[in-house]
Amino acid sequence: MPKHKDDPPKDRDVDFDELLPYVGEFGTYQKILFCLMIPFAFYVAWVYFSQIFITLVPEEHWCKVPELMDMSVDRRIALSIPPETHGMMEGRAKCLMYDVNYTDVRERDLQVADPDWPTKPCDNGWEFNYTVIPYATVATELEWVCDNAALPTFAQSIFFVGAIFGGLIFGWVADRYGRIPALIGTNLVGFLSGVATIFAGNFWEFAVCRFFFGFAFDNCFTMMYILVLEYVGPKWRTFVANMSIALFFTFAACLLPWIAYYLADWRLTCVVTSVPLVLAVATPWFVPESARWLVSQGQVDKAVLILHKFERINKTKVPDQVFKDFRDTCARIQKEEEVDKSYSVIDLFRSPRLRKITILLVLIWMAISLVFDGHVRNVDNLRLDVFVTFTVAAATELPADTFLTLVLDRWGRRWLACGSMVISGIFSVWASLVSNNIYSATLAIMGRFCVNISYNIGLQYAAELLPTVVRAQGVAFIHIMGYVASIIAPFIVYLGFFSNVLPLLVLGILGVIGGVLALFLPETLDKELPQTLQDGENFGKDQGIWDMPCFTKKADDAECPTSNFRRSSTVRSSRRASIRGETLRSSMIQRSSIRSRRSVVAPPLEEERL
Ligand SMILES: *[C@@H]1O[C@H](CO)[C@@H](O)[C@H](O)[C@H]1NC(C)=O
Ligand SMILES: CC(=O)N[C@H]1CO[C@H](CO)[C@@H](O)[C@@H]1O
Repeated sequence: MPKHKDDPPKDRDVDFDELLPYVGEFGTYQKILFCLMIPFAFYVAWVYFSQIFITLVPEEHWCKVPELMDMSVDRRIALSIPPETHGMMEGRAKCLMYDVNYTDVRERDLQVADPDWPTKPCDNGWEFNYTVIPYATVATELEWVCDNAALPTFAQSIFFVGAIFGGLIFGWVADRYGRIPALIGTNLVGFLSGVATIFAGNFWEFAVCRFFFGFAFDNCFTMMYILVLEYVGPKWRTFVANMSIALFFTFAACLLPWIAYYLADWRLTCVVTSVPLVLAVATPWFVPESARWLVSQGQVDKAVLILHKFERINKTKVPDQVFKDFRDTCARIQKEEEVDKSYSVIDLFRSPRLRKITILLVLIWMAISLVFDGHVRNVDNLRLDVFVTFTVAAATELPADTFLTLVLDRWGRRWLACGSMVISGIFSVWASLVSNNIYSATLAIMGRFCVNISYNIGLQYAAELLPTVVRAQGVAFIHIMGYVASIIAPFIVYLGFFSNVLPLLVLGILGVIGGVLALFLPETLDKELPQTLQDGENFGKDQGIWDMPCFTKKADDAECPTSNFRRSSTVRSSRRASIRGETLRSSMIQRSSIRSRRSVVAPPLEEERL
C-alpha cells in the first residue's frame, strides 16, 4: 500500500489494489456503487426464495364435494370427509372422501357421516383452508396435493438445475463479453421467466419457467457484488462485502413473506418480485465495467479511462507514474496467467493427499449446501406461521455474518467449520425430537443459524486449500457439486410428508457428518497459501488433528489475535470478495489469488512482523 502520495517510488509493482488508494478507497463514487447494490441484493433474495411463497399449500385441505357446496363448511366436512390420524394428532383425511351418493345423503337430511361408509380418493378436486395462508397459490390452483404433493419439490429442484446452467452460461458470457452484459443478461432472463410463470397452466409450463428463472440465481446479484467489491479499496472491502449481504439481502429476505402476505395473490407476488429485475438494463449508465476484466482482455486503456472517472467523481489525483507502473504490472500478470492455464481440475485428483483434500472439500460443501438449503425450505414443516418463521429465520443472517467477521480469523477455519456444522446438526436433531412447535422451531432456526456460518466458511476454506494454479477451477467444481446437492434438498424436506420428524433428523445427521469430516482438513489460518500442485500436496502435513490456531501459536507468537487478525482479514476479504459468488469465472479468481498470494508474502507483512 502506498505510504507517500507525493513520492511514488519508481518502477515498482502497482496492481489494482495498490492503485485504488490513489483514486480513493471508499470515495463518493464507491459510496454510490454501494447503494446501487441494494436493488440487486433484493433481486437475489427474491429469486432464491419467492418460489416458497407461490407454491405454499395450506396444511388443511380436503376433498371438494360439488353436491354439498351450498351447505356450511363444517356440515359439508362432517358429511363427506372421514377422520384420519396424522402422527399424534386427530384430524381428517386430506385425500379421501366417503364414496356415497351425496344427492341421496342430502335427501335423508343427515347431519354427520357414518364412519362405516366406503371411502375413495377425491375426484372433484380440493377445498383449502385459507386462514393461515390467505391466498391461493399455483399449487392450490393446480391442486398439487395428495398424489401430486411432490410437484413443488420437483419444481424447486428444476430451479437448481437451471441455476447450474445459468451459472455456466453467464459465467462464459462474463468472461467473453464482460461483466455488465452478463449482469444485464442474467437479470433479463429472470425478469422474462418470472413474468412468464404467471401464465403457467400446468406443471410442465411452470417447471420450464422455473428452470429459466434459475438461470438468474447465480449471477443476478453476485456479478454486481464482485464488480463493486473490485472498486472498493482493500481496507473497506470487508465492510462492503459483509454489510451489503447482512443488511440488504437480509432485509429483502425478511420483506418477501410480507409482500406475498399483503398482495395475497401468487401471480401479483410473482410479478412484483420479478419485474424489478428489468431495471438492470440501466446499469451501463451507472456502473463501470470491471477494470480487472478489461485488463485481462488486454484493454488497459479502457480500464484507465474508468479509473479517471473515479478520480473525477472522488476528486482525487493519481500521479502519472503510478498509472505507468500499473500498466507494466498488468502486462506482467497477464503473462503469469497464461502459464496457469495449462492445469485443470483433474490435476487435483492425481496425488494422494490433494485427492483426499479435494474429495473431503466436495463432501463437506455438499453437506453444507444440502443442510442449508434444506433448512431454508423446511420452514413450511415447522408447523408455525410460515410468514413469521421465514422472517425470523432470514433475520438470523445478520448476526451470523457479523459473528463470522469477528471470529473467522482468530479461531481458524477448521474448528469453526466443524463446530458450526456439528452444533447445527445437534440443534436440528434436537428440534426433531421435541414436540412443542415453538420450541422445535426455535431449535431449527438455531440450526439454520449455525449452518449459515458454515456456509460462509465453506467456499473460502476451499479456495485457501486448493493450490493457486487450479484454484479457480477447483472452487467452481466444488460450487457446482453444491448445486447438485441442493437438487436433493427439496426431497429431504418432502420427507416431512411422511413424518414431521424426518427432515430435521436427516439434516441434523448430515450436518454432524459434514462437521466431523472438516476435522480431517488442514488449517489454513496464518499459513501461506499453496501455489503449485506440490505445495497443495504437502500442505498441512505438519499439522495434527487436534491443532488449534490460537492455542498452539500463542507460545511462540504472542501477537496472534491482533496483528494477524488485521493482516489476514485484508487477505481474506480481498480473496473472499472475489470468490464468494463469482466462483465460475475463473480468470477473476485467479487474479485475486495472485493478489492475495502476494499480500501474504509481500513486504508489508514482514514490516508488521518485525
Ligand atoms: C381453518 O383454519 C382455522 C385456523 O387454523 C380454523 O380456526 C378453522 O376452523 C379452519 N376451518 C375449517 C373449515 O377447518
Ligand atoms: C452470515 C451468513 O452466512 N449469511 C448467509 C446466509 O445464507 C445466505 C444465502 O446463501 C447468504 O447469502 C448469506 O450470506
